[in-house]
Amino acid sequence: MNVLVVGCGALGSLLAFKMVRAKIPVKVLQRQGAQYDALKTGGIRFIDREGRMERVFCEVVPTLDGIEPVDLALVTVKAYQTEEAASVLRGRLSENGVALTLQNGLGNAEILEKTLGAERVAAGICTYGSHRRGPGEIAWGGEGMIRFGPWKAGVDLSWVEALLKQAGMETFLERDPRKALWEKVILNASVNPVSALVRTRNGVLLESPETLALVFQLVEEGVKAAQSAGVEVATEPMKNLVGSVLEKTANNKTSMLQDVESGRRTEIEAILGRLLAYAREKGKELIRMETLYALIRAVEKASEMGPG
Ligand code: KPL
Repeated sequence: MNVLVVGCGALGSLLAFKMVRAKIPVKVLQRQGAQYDALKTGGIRFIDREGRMERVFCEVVPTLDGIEPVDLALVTVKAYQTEEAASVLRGRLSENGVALTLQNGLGNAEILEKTLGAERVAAGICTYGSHRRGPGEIAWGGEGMIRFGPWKAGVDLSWVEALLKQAGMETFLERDPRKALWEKVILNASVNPVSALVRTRNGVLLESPETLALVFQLVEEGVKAAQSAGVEVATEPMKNLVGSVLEKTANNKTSMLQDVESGRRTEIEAILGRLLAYAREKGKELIRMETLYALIRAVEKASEMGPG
């Protein structure tokens, strides 16, 4: 089995690191630039929870030209880069190969499906915390798990489950991943924009009653968005899930905070944008999500315009 990690940001680096350590043949597809250079020369450097650094090396490629068919492609690029990832993977999967999206937001599996076909797509969520310290370096941000399943019902992905477990990740294979994707997007919609605006680590959101109340109100709005899409998500278990992820990833910076800090575009469209669209279609107003959406868009605009 050979694995390709598509996009080596915080999550992609963590997955590649764990796979290399478990001696699973893995390549990383990374566009040329500072991250590519750092991975090529210095490998993936992982700072564990005690602050110790461990380094692994794997093959880093800027394109898929000349590489053997891929059995498992782990798609971890930003949600707004999924179309590009899908076209790069076109014709590159092995006969029973699968592209597994573990990205944030809704709509990624649908984009992959259009190019690769539903039977070649799997979707899932990953709640392991990891943040980038700089090119080639990530830091532990908290324990988590992976829940995933086939996009087309009935496709056997037990071999993918076995690989992820071999890499040491707590993994749950589900018959249909859609509910898990909804739970994750509600989690991200409730936590990521708040953390990015307050500019704080996940654990701090638990400590102030005001921010925690806001996070839980956002969960309630997220559940309403899910209902608008015909998906049943129960509010109380969802709040418990958010509370426990915040606890486990207390030391982590959300991906949206990392994006804002680096002046990058965020995944606000694939997260809040999608939830708001579902709610609007049913005439529901999600006032807090509207507000946070506008604020994050303003942060993006300000960062495009530069200082002053
Ligand atoms: O998915 C995450 C993210 O930051 O995008 C969590 C699980 C909230 C970890 O920070």
